[in-house]
Amino acid sequence: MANVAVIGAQWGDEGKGKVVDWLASRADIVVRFQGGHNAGHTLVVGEQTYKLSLLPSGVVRGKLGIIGNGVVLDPEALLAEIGKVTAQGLSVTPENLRIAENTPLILPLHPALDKAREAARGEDKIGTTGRGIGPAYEDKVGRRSIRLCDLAEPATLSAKLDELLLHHNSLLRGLGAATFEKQALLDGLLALAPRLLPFSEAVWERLDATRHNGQRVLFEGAQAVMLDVDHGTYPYVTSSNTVAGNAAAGAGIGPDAIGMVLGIAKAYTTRVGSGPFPTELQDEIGRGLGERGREFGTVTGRPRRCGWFDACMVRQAVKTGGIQGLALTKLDVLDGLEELKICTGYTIGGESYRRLPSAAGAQAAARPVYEVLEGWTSSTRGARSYADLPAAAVKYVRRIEELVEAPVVLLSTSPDRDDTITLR
Ligand code: 2SA
Ligand code: MG
Repeated sequence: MANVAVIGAQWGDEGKGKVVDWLASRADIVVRFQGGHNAGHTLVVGEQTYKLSLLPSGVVRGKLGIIGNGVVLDPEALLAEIGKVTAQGLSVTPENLRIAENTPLILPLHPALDKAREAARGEDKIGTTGRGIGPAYEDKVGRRSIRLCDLAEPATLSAKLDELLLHHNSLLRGLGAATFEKQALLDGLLALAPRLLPFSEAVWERLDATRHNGQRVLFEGAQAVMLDVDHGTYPYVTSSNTVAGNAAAGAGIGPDAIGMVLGIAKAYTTRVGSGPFPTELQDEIGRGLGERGREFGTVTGRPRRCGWFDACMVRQAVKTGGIQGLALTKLDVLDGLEELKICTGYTIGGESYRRLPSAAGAQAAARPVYEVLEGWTSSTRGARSYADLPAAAVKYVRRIEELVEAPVVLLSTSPDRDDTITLR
C-alpha cells in the first residue's frame, strides 16, 4: 500500500480521527504536517475514548508519531496532552514521538494576542479556537518564530525573544491587553527545554529513509480544505494550508512520497466558528443533526452549526485539496429523515454558480440549489457491508460520488473502528 494523506473535505470534524486510526494499523509512521492544538481528533478504542489535539493519532496504536515542521507547537499543551494520555495507559516517549527541530513554537503571547484580537473584532470575530494558532503562523512567515531547535541555544533564544517582544508587546498594548516580560518567557522556555529537546530531530532524514526501508507513512491532516488559508472561506479559515499539497512541505519530503490522498466528508455538513455556510439549517432538522451527531467541538466544546451535504463545496475541496477518494462518515445520523437534500450549486445575485467564489460578499450571499433525495427509515448504524444498507442510502452515496467527482472508498457507520465498509 502506498503512503496515504488524510485531509478533511469540509470545515473539519469529519471524523478524521477514526479513519486515521483505521489506516494507522496499516502504517508504520503517522505524521502531523499542519495545524496545532486547535485540532481535535477523537478516537474510540474499545472502552477508551482518546481526545488528541497535537499528538499524531498513531500513538494510540503503538506507531511512531512525527510532528512535522508545518505544525505550530505549544510546548505546554504537548506536555499536558502527553500527561493526559499517559493517565489513560499510553506511553509517549522520544522512542515513539519525534518532533521536527524546525517546528515553530506557540508561546503564551500567541493565545493572548489571538484572544485580544477576537475580542476587538466583536461581532465580526473569526471564531478561532483561541489557541494562538494564527499569531504563531504570522511569526513564522514574519521570520520571528522561536523554533524547537532554539531551545538548545540560550543566546539565540534570548536575542529572538527581544525581537518577538518588540513586535508583540506593541500589538498587545494597542489592543489594551497585558504585555509580556522577557525574563519570565526565557526562564519558562529554558525550564521546558530539557523535557522537549529529547523529542527533537531532523525528521526529514527519518522520512527520507522510508523511501528505502519499506516503512509506510500516513500523513494526518487537521481542520479541512474549506478552512485552508488559501482555498477556504477566507478570512474565516485557519492559518495553515490544509490541502494535501502541504503534507510534503509540512513534513519535509517530496510530493511524490504521497501515494494516495483520502478526503474525509461527513454525510451532512458542520461548521464550528463564524463564516459562510450556504446549506446551514437553523431549524428542527439542523438541531436534530446536531443532537444525533453529538456535534460539539472536541477542543472548545462549542456547538457546531449543522446543515445539508454540500456537494458543490466538497467537489471544490476534491479539486483544490487533491482528493482521490472519499471516506464518508456519520451516515447513520441521517437515519429516519423522510427526505434528504444535497446542494449541487449556488445562486448569487440571480446568477448560477457551480463553485463557491472567493470574494467574502459573494460567499455570504450564496444560496444553495438543492436536489431532493428519498430518505430511509431503517438503521444504518454499525452496518459493516454494503448489503446491510437500505437501497435509499446506497443511492444517496452513489449520487454524492457523481456530484463530487470522486469515488467513496470508505463508509463509516459508527465511531467504532470496525464499523467501516470498504467499497473499493
Ligand atoms: P484557529 O483557532 O485560528 O485555527 O481558528 C480559525 C478557524 O478554524 C476553525 N477550526 C476548526 N474547525 C473545526 N474543528 C477544529 N478543531 C476542534 C475540533 C475545534 C473545537 O476538532 O472540534 O473544539 O472547537 C478547528 N480548529 C480550528 C475555527 O473554528 C475557526 O473557524
Ligand atoms: Mg475535530
